[in-house]
Amino acid sequence: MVAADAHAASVGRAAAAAAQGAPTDADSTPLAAGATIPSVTDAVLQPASAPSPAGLPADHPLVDGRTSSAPLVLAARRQPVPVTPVWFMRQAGRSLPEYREVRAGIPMLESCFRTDLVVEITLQPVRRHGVDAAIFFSDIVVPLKAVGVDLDIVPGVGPVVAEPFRTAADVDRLRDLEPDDVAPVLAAATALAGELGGTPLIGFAGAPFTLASYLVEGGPSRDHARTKALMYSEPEVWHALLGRLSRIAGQFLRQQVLAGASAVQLFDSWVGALPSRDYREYVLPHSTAALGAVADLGVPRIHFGVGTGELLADMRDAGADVVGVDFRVPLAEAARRVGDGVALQGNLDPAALFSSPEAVSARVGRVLEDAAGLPGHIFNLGHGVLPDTDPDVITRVVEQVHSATRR
Ligand code: 1CP
Repeated sequence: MVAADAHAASVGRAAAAAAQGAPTDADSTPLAAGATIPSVTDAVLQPASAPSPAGLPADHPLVDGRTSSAPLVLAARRQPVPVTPVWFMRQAGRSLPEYREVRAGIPMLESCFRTDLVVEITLQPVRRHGVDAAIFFSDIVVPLKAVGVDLDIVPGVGPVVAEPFRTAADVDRLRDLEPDDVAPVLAAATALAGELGGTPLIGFAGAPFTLASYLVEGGPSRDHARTKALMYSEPEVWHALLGRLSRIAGQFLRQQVLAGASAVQLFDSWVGALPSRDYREYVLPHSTAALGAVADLGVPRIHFGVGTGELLADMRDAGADVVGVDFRVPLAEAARRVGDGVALQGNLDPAALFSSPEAVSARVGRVLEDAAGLPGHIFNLGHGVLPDTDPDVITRVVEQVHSATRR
């Protein structure tokens, strides 16, 4: 067992003991904007090795210098970069033949809990494309599975929950995440931080709303009707559910960072289904709490959703350093909406990668033009890589972004 695992295990026991002795009312009370995960949790999660001023272990890549000058970290902090950093949501996955090969016959969720596979799959797109960050190979439902929710990732469908969550009693089925629950996952993060050298590892979690949509609907949904029904009809149950999900998401982010991730992304993929007023009332306090769980660690925090053009400023307010923009809003317009206190990530349409080489190149050029003059830009797609994408096209986009922006 490597040091970080031993530490994570001891932290897990301490957190469990502390949680038993000191219950909080965070489950039933919506957290105020700006609130963080309760301090008892923070207190027991401090790393064993000498903490840096930022609260990270001394051998963390951001502290020992391996990733502190990486273009992704600099751009997220709105500092000058030698080149615009580029990575792709869903860069690890079905677009790669080497991914399909190692995953053959192994169910998705099982692969997420196998340390060797997580390491290999996370590294594959870094080796192949030369991207500026690795996104941890996992899924937003992994921490839910880890706390005992009966769910599966069904091929061609997505996450499916055996018994949907719709009542106050259902909320009680969700317990806090402890590091021991995700030990093989955290071991992969530690191993990856070692393998990746100067390339940052991005840890991630599903945001409370998006996780709730799977739990309440029981699976993927187009209209989120049951989710909205619970939110509008039973706000107390809703806030209790999101309070618990924010603790699970925040804890999962925190553990990935302590294990070696140099940035985090909170995926609120489906929150674009809400108008701003509902976002602020029903979602913002909980996403703020999830991002707040890593605030003291000083890692860049990226906050992304699909169809969230109307919510960009709200998502910034949850505590993001970087706001992810989908392809519907040009970056210059997104910058106007969020102001200059945050960096932007995005926003090439993933479907554009199926166009002719000339058209792909023109679309990439347009994103870079839109981003010219922004204080911080991380090139990405406006949503995940589509499974049938030609991987060579992705590699060429990386080359174009780098050659066009080298300073
Ligand atoms: O068999 C397979 O290959 C399953 C496909 C797959 C993969 C490769 C799923 C099922 N999840 C993943 C990995 C994954 N999921 C990653 C790591 C890979 C990478 O990004 O390189 C990440 C970041 C996610 C996050 C995720 N899962 C999100 C948020 C990002 C997004 O795309 O908006 C969401 C919404 C999920 C749920 C999910 N898991 C899988 C699918 C097909 C879905 C979406 C289902 C739906 O439409 O609701």
